Amino acid sequence: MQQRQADSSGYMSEDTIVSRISGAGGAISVLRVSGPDTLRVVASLASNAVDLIPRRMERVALRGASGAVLDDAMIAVFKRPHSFTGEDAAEFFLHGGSYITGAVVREILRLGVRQALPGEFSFRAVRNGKLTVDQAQAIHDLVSATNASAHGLALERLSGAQSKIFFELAEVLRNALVLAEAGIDFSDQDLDELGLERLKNQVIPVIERLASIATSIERGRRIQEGVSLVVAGLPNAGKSTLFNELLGQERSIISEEAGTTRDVIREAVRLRGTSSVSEATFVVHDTAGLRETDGRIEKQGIELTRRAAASADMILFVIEAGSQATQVLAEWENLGRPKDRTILVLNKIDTLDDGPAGDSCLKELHEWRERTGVRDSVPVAAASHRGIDELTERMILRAGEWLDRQPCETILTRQEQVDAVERAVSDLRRALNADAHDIFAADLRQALDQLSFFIGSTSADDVLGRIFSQFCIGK
Ligand SMILES: Nc1nc2c(ncn2[C@@H]2O[C@H](COP(=O)(O)OP(=O)(O)O)[C@@H](O)[C@H]2O)c(=O)[nH]1
Ligand SMILES: [Mg+2]
Repeated sequence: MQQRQADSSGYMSEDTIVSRISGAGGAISVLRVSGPDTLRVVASLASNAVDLIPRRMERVALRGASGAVLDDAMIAVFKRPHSFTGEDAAEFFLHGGSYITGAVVREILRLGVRQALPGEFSFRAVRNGKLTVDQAQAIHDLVSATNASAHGLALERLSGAQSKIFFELAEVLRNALVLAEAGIDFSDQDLDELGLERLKNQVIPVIERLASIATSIERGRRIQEGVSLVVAGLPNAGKSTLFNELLGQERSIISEEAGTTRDVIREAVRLRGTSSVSEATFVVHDTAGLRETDGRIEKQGIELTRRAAASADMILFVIEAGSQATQVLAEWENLGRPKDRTILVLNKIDTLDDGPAGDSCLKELHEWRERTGVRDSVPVAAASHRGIDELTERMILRAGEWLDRQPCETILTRQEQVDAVERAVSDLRRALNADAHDIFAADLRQALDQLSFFIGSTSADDVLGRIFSQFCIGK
């Protein structure tokens, strides 16, 4: 069988493509066909399907070239531009199972359709103006969201609420562009509103706003991927025990032998609490215990711990109840005393003479807060899960500082978004240095092009249309 490959134009081609769009396994398997030949493919496979009403499910018998029935299936056809891709498209809902899916796909390929490239349906949706690039990526964020904040943010991106600010800023730029274009043609006339300095002043607040949006990626990453949390402390403090308790699984080896954990072990977990942001995703890192050592591998492990702690959003500094202060404080010093990012965890409080509820526990907590300057401290007995819920609550509360956001507050979650915003900012900064209207206009047009990532395309016609509709040139 001859399988068609994507031609050299790859994503830019306008042929008909097919791909499974549901995950493997399950009772139903969904295929999507998109492109100009779609209706021919449907007619060929489902000969009993006449007068299909678009966007309505119909039951059809799918037949191969030999006339044999492949499946008793459901189908929905979509006429352009009213489909996900903006092209003629069809979705086949087959009985699950790799044999049926494979047989129907082979049949579709035999009809001259090509296997879709990764993300090609979304690409076509963007090309046909059904989605912006940003919205296409939002679908990915939505699917990979692991917590309510990430889910809410991705939904806002998909609905366009996240890009509202970009439409507003682009509007300011387009208006300045219209005036600049007019300034090119009427530079011999002394028209006040076309003065270059005046136009530049309109651009300055746009630059400031974009630059501030670019910094939201820090929060966006924490929302989308999780708050990075490092469990650190001296050997045998109970870091691995605590790590496993947070994860709810035996992920890290626990041992009374000091120096057991030598690598940084990393695991994402969504934790629930009862505070304002009632859940948060954490990327938790278990680390090698901090101490002076001659062991080469252990030394490397400790170096990794320090690096992980340096870049962590949050640190759980685990101290064994009854520890000598000097050694603990020396390692706290070595970490660079990150007091604002740290929650102190006093572990093994079950071993205190007067028990976990006794005064010595409170006294010790107080002393460690004084010595380290850390404001948050939680007593736990990790091995028996005691205090873990309180600790989780505290962690989520702290994470809330990053995860809480106003509805529709623009937060970037991906580097591509930051790149687009930063390129726009640099185009606009260049525009501020322009010494002629046409150079200024060219820089603005480039900046608008960058913002099309969020708002779709701006064509030259668009600008021309505005010149004639908004600006009274004939005076
Ligand atoms: N009594 C008591 N022992 C604990 C507690 N948490 C951990 N341990 C013990 O302390 C030892 C070291 O624990 P581990 O988690 O491997 O410490 P790490 O070196 O900091 O990772 C093990 O024998 C644990 O069973 C606790 O809350 N109470
Ligand atoms: Mg350990």
